[in-house]
Amino acid sequence: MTPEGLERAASAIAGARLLVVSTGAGMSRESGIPTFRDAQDGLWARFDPAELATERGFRADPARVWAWYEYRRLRMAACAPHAGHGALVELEWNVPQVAVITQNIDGLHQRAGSTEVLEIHGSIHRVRCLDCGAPGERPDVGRDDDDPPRCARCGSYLRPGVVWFGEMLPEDVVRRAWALVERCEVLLVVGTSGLVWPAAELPHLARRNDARVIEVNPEPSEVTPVADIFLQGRAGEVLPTLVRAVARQRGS
Ligand code: BV8
Ligand code: ZN
Repeated sequence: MTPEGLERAASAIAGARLLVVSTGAGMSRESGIPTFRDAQDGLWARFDPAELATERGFRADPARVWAWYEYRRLRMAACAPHAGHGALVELEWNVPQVAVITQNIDGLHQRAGSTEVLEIHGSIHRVRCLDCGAPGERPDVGRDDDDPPRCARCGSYLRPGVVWFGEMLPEDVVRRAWALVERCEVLLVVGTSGLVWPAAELPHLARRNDARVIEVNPEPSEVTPVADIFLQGRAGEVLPTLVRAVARQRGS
């Protein structure tokens, strides 16, 4: 990350009325949650997320997919937001409106204290019925039955409240998210490879609406070609440095 890149990014954010932050799995990496690019750790190394994170995969083997999500959920619950999450909360003191649009399902932005979070791929902390869609109650851990719990209303399996590959994103969340990006002055993109659509559309949408696009990533991604400013580095290091520079520019 170059000093002039940092100052240019801080100046754009300091002058923004609406800052939208779009985050991917890299935002949670320093909290101890592996990204999709990372080789799936240990237990799940031999399975492919794109196969498990699908309705077909769930219907083919509900117990296996349920166990994969329970393993990930308990691991995420044991993790904590890092300094980068805290920096995004601090930005709310210096920018009139900060909205976080996240592809992550771990809930770390909310736990850090961000006040406007749009989960475009859902949340691992919610469950709903596979067939009637009714929101479900997750039974406490330690059930002896490997099969997923059942819907109280129709008896079908409950499934994780996430968006699987091949599924539409939640319509209301998408409408709000895309409207925010269309009217923001700055889009800050943190920790995403920019490979999964339609989330990958966001930086292009921002550019088409004359917003400045700033990317934070330790390495170039599919987003980098459309970014005005590329701050190379990890979220936990770059974001606190960026927030300090914004505060300096705002004289606070
Ligand atoms: C849909 C929830 C269709 C579940 C997830 C061919 C071409 C284009 C598109 C497609 C295609 N074939 C299929 C599609 C569509 C598909 C898609 O985009 N596939 C990709 C793989 C090609 N998309 C879908 O299926 C979407 N739905 O299209 O519906 C439709 C249309 C009409 C009618 C009906 C249906 C649904 C996509 C959502 C899937 N659900 N998650 C779960 O988590 O189990 S996606 C999941 O993977 C994440 O949510 C996230 O979105 C994605 C992983 O991407 P990233 O977050 O970017 O993470 P990644 O590991 O890739 O990168 C990490 C980055 O962090 C790296 O750049 C790394 O350098 C960086 N990093 C590392 N450390 C740090 C860091 N950055 C900062 N700090 C660090 N310390
Ligand atoms: Zn049901």
